[in-house]
Amino acid sequence: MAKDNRITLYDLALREGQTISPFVWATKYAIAHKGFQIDLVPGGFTGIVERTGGKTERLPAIVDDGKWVLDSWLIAEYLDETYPDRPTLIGSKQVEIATKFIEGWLWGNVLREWLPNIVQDYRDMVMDVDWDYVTKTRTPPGKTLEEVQAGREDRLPLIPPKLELLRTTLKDTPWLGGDAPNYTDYRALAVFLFMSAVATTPVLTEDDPIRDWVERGFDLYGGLGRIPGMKPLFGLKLREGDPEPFVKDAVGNGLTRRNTGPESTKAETERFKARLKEQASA
Ligand SMILES: N[C@@H](CCC(=O)N[C@@H](CS)C(=O)NCC(=O)O)C(=O)O
Repeated sequence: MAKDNRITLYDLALREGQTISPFVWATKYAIAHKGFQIDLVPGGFTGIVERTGGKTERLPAIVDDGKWVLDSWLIAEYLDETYPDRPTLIGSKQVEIATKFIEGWLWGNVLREWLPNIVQDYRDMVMDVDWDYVTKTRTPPGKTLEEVQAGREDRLPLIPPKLELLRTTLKDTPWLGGDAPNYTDYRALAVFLFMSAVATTPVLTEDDPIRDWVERGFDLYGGLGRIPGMKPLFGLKLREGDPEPFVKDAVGNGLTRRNTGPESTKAETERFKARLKEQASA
């Protein structure tokens, strides 16, 4: 049992103190969700092995009353297994699969696109002692980090439309976990927390419908996501010719609209009929 209701978490943070790692972010939320206080061990990229007494090269790591647990996913499973009477993080194979699917989609389609646009910011914000290591390990062959990030004002406006699936999903539910947040929310929120930790320019527009869920997520557990060093995510300025950042007044489709009889499909059927007529006369 966590002593004094506290769990120790090894942080991976930037110079100003904000957590950078999405995995550490998800773990912070997981510990808070279980109702524990976090004893944060500060630190950056240099000296992880020394800080953790040789236990790990990667973070997060937690220590629960002397027991070390590594890896953000395994930590969430450990917390559910060890504390079944406290609010559940994952709880079923279905939630596990859906969480991994949503996270994989978000990382592959959105975070991967954002990364080249913040990679110099990321390096510029690390602790002095980490500068050389992060520069060398994050620089791709043949280009400097400055060259990778240059021209981002042309690329950033192309990324918000890629979040449409998450926006549509969150239209019908306050949280990905349903009425209350669960580990699915935390894994997805971790992407936005990471971006807010590193991006020196907003990456989403002020009026993005996803903002409501993001802001409520950052506010959870006494404002867990509102720590010093976090930058505004919303405020991306669009220019002439940039794509619409999100679908306004989306009509929905067969997945999202309920068929409650012919009245509910009347408008679509009228459109189908008009098309059939056009084709017949063509
Ligand atoms: N599967 C691990 C991944 C952990 C991981 O890769 N952590 C990164 C930060 S995002 C790290 O510790 N990096 C240290 C380094 O780059 O030297 C988890 O979920 O905990």
